Amino acid sequence: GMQCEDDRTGIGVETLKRAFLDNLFYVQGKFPALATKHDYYMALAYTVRDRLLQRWVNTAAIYTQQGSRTVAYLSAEFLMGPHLGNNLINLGIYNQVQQAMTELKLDLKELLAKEEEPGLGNGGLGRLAACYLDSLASLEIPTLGYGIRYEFGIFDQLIRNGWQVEKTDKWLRYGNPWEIARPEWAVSVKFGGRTEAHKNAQGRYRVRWIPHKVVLGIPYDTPILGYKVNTANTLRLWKAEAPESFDFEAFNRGNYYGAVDQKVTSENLTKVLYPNDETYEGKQLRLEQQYFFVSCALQDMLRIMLRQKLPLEQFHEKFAVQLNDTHPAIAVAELMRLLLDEHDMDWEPAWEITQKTFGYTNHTLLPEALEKWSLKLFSSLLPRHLEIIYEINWRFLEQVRHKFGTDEGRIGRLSLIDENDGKFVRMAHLACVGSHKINGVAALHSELLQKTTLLDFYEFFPEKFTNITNGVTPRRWIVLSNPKLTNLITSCIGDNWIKHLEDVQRIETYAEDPGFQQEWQQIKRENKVNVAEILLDRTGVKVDPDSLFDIQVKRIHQYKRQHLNILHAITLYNQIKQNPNLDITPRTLIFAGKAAPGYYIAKLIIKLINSVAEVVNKDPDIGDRLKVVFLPDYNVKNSQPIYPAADLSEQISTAGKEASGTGNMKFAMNGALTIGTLDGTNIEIRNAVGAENFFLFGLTTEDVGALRLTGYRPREYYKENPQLKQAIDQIASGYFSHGDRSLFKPLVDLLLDKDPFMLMADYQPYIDCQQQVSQTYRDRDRWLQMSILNTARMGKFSSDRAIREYCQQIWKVQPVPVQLAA
Ligand code: 26R
Repeated sequence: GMQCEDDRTGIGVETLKRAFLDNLFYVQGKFPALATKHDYYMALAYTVRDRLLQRWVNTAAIYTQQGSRTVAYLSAEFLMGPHLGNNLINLGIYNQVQQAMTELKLDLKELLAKEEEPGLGNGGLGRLAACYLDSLASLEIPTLGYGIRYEFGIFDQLIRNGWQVEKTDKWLRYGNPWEIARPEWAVSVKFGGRTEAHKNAQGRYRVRWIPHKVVLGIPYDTPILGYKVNTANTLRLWKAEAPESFDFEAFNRGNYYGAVDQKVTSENLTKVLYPNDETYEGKQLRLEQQYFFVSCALQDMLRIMLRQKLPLEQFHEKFAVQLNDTHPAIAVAELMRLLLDEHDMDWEPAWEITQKTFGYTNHTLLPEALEKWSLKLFSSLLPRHLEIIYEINWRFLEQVRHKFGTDEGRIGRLSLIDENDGKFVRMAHLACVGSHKINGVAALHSELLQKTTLLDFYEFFPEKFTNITNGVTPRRWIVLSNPKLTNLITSCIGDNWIKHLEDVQRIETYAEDPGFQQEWQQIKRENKVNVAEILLDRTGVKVDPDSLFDIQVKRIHQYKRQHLNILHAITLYNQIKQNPNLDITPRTLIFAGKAAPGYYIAKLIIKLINSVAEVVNKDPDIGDRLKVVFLPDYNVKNSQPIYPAADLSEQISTAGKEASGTGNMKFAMNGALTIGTLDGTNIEIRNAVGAENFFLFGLTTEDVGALRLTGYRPREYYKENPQLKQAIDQIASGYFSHGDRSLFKPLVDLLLDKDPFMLMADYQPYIDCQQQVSQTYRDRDRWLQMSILNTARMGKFSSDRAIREYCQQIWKVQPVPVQLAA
């Protein structure tokens, strides 16, 4: 019979076409003959947004009605990636939309490519937050993600003459169809000034904060739809504005520029994401950003409680607040301030509520990444919070004395104030004391936290500590990125695995089936051809899709050891040069990743990769046996085709340094084999896929510690290993730098004299292991079987599993299913 679908909610092909053309007309103000590709992208985005809004409004209504317990995920970074493709997958309308576009003579792929991704994060931590929002919505958990609406996200990377050049990321230039501003929920945030005492109605002492300036926080909401459910949660990002757009007094005095000054300074607060990853800088603006979004978030939660007429004593029952590293740790002091000063609560109940509210996730052990703020800066910006922190510290250290007696060494190590070399507030200590649960992000990482970085805290409150191994969402990282593999898996076992990744294990029975292997290989090859085209387009380098695709994509950092990988490239090059007829397994080495703009050695590593590539790729003796390529501007969008095209995943950090890694999971899920150290989640991936399906090499964390203690002499390895010596000597002699001996000298000196990440010690084991990889790749059936088993056994590494663990162990929160109103 006739059925008429609503243009804003229907998902039939005809309805989608009609809605799309309607949005092109009424939102973009265009008709097809004048429309650009970008107009078409926007029309499609609004068509999808209408369908999201239906679910979003229903979700909000149900959460409000039921007063649901809610997770608040506080993160300075959310690296969401493009929304359109993901929303099509989660709505379950990818195929219908593709057909609708085809019938309108448009190519969905081209429209998807038009989206500017919101690059509001640096790397692992920001992308983890995005995967967790996807899983929280898919598991129907009421959630608010709180963060900063940076006007400029992570810079765009250009490569000029082999060097990284940074370009500002103007992601909002053409408008953002996925967000809705909510100025009606703006809040005020105070900075600086002084405090004074006064008495409340009961005659008790209270503190008033008289700030030096006030900034307005405006929330911008983005709906986060779960996979094939009606739950659409909210990502609420805050933009800073001046309280009034003009200082009218100054304006009336004829000082127009002075009047806009204040506006400009306030809006600077959320202008730009700090592009540092794992290296802390004590910059005032960064502390301002952190306090700004945390205060906005907590005030927003209090508003929600008051609207739902919940007493503030129930704050921890209404909200489970997670601190994504220490970036939002000031929340501990801010919630105390709000409860004490603004809501007249007494210290003891306020402190109990605060501790029950927060959980703290640590994401790194690197000492240079631990945040501490000088008392000078802290007291000038947040005078009231410093008073509160002193009080928390005083009470905490009393408890320490009670448990351990006067052990001044221990007290100094536990104190929230670092007094060793100048005075600082230690944010990790504030987070530990103010939270009821503290977790690391992989089994090894959590163990090392307890044994090293947070040992004293572990001894004081062991019951707070737990591990939750990271995961990634199979929706973006398999279904959206690798549609061909998705179809093959689904044709064998149905599509339940997309929600329950443990189920993908069922493809194991096909691991040795020649027909299945054949299709598996064919899909990998097509994905490699796709990346070969991208590489040709972006770098001009032609690569052989039949060569082994050996890929390392991640932030450039010494501990991740991209330079160890390049030493292998040079070694292969030298082997071919010495024996031009050498029958080696042809390889394509692909690198991508950004370096922090101020991280000199990381930028030099990028230059080295490009310099080696230049020599290797144009050498006729080498031919198709070896290619080295650096793909510029690694981000979520550019990464999506990469994982499905990998044969080999490089996870080669110095043992004990990579907290978890998440790229390692994305590769293995897509059938890449891993060459890796016993670091982070590599250990758990190896346990899951089987040692025989993983290429392990290198020092263990224990070895690293022992070698340091006995005196590490990197130059000895160089002297005693002719292959290693040749590679290093070539770098030093200008072989890859047109004779320039000074260019790479800082890197070479660092490796031979200090080698803080022990490349010299791990070099030969790495080369030997790579030789094993090359041998194995020649046994096609064996490789395919290993590849299939890797995908089949990655169930544990879905972010759904991780989020279930957070819900049970930390948040104590239940699903709230959403039905669409008829
Ligand atoms: C303070 C500051 C400059 C800063 C330090 C550290 C800024 C950003 C970071 C990033 C850190 C916290 C990070 O991204 N860590 C990564 O977290 C991932 C998700 O848990 C892990 O997979 C990865 O191993 C870890 O490096």
